[in-house]
Amino acid sequence: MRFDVFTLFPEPFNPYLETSILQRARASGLVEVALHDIRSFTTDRHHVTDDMPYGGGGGMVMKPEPLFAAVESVLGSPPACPVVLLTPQGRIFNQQRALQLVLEPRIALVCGRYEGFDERIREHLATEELSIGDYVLTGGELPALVVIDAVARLIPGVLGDPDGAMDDSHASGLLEYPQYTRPAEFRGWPVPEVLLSGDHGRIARWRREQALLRTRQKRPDLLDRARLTPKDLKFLAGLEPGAGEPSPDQDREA
Ligand code: JBB
Repeated sequence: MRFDVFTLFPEPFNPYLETSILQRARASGLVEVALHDIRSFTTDRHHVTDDMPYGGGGGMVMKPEPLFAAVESVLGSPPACPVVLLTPQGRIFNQQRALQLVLEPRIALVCGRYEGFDERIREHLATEELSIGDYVLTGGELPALVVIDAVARLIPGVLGDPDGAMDDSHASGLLEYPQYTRPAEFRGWPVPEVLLSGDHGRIARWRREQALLRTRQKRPDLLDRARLTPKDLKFLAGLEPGAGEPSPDQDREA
C-alpha cells in the first residue's frame, strides 16, 4: 500500500517512519510512503504557498495552485485514489475508517498549514476530510502520521503476529483488560491472584469481565457498538446500576 503525503514540512515525517513497525513494513515493501514538498510545485520567484484571505480578516490561507499542481503531477488529473485532507473540519478518524482505508492500494494525504485552506481545495481536490480529534494543531502533519500508522498496522504481515491487530482494544470494541508483568509484588502492590493461578479458563473469564467493567467505567459509549456475547450481556446486566463516572473530557458523543 502506498501513501502519498503532500506537505510543506516533509522532514519531520522521517523520524517516525524510520521507527519500529513502520520501518520494517517499508523495508519489506508492504508500505510505501512518498513525501512531496508542496513548495517545490510553486512557480513564482519567492515560492509562495499562502496568501491573504479575500474579504479581509486575520490569518493566511493556503493557496490552491501549488497544491493542485503537486497532487495532479503525482496522481494525475483527476486522481484515481482517495485524496484525504487533514483538517479540523473532517469527520473524526477512527478504527472503522482505518479498516475501510486499508482496502485502498493508494491514498493521498494532504497536510495544511497557516489558518486554513482555500475552499476550492476542499471542493475540487479533496475527496474526503478527516480530523484526528478536537484540539488545535499547527498543521496536518501529525494527523497524517496518525492515519498512516493506524492504517499500516492493518495491512496483513505488517504486525509480526498474524492476528495481532484483532487483539487491539478498538478492534474488539472494548478497552484492554489490566495487564501485569514481573515482579509478582512491586512496592507492596500485588498482581491479582487469578493471573498467577495457571487456570486459563478463569484467567480468560476474568480478563473479559475486566474489559467489560472498565469499558463501562471509562468509555460507556463504546459498549453500544461492541460485539457482546450473551454471557457478556448477562454479566453487565448483573452489575450495580450506574455507568462510569463522567470524566472532565467526556463531552464525547454530544
Ligand atoms: C491544520 C489540520 C485548516 O480546515 C480548517 C483549518 C483551520 C485551521 C488551520 C488549517 C490548516 S493547518 S491544523 C489541523 C490542519 O478549518
